[in-house]
Amino acid sequence: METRVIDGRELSNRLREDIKSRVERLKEKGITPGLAVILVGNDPASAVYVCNKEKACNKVGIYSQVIRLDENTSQETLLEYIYGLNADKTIHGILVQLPLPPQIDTNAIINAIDPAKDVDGFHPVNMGRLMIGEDCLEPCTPKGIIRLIQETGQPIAGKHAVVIGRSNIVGKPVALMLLRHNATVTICHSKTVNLKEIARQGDILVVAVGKPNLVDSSFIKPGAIVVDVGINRVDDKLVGDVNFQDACQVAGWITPVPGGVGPMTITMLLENTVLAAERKWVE
Ligand code: NAP
Ligand code: LUD
Repeated sequence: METRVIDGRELSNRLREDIKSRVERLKEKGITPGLAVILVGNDPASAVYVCNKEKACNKVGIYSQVIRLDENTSQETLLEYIYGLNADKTIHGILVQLPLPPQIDTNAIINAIDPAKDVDGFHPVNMGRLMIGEDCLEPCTPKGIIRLIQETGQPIAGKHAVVIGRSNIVGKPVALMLLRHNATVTICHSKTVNLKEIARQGDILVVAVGKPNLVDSSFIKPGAIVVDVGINRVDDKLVGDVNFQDACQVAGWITPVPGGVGPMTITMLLENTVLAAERKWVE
């Protein structure tokens, strides 16, 4: 059986057309959706992602404000920026790019963001709502992963989904979202025994670890949908956590790196910003 590649760039381009028209409709009502992104420090990968987010906003007509702060910025200073943005009526979404430098308590920063502007979906209010199945701003990467899986046309309900990784930004929320779509979900992590045997049971396999070549064809059930979330730089090349060539021997569908989950993360950020702006207008 031929492995089909799920093209995250193509899906993103399609979705961004729809987002663009939603932005236009908001503008006709006098509302320009606005996103503020705060970047602290000089991490080169973060700088690239923030730049991509800014460009994507401009393309669909979302107003974007990037605040670049010094590596040594104190927690108090960062909190002051967030309070200012919480009160700013031109800003509907606030994102603080992670990771933050060690002098800053990440949870304290996330907790300070107005949940209605938390377009990352990382605030405990949004996380809690996700957990109990209430409407919320959903985290961008997991939301993008669900859309990529839906793109295969295969139903999620009843499938065994195996998620490798349990971070708050990817593994845990994507497992909850797969559960909400009625998959039977197994979550694996660094202490999991027999990882390969468990992974091989997955009709859907989501890999979010950050280790190149962690997963090869021996981890994959024939015909499975494989979503590679990992972003690793190896010899100046970008690779995921899955050995793509080898996985193609057995997978039914697979997302590439680059061009899979990454572009969808940014597209879902645009969608969440529009959602946040649309909600504000209804209030
Ligand atoms: P993270 O916070 O470092 O979490 C990694 C997870 O992998 C942890 O739960 C860890 O287990 C688990 N793990 C580590 N080694 C393992 C092993 N040998 N076997 C099984 N599980 C193992 O990472 P993250 O933020 O979730 O990101 C994961 C990857 O996705 C990174 O490469 C990141 O760059 C990428 N990413 C991509 C996007 C995108 O948009 N494309 C977005 C976010 C992240 P423990 O909990 O036991 O430590
Ligand atoms: N922090 C994220 N930190 C890191 N890949 C991203 C990401 C785009 N607060 C907060 O944006 O959602 C976040 N919110 N994250 N990430 C990772 C994570 C955050 C990762 C990759 C990409 C966003 C992306 O565009 C491209 C691709 O996979 O095709 C490649 C881009 C390249 O480096 O060339």
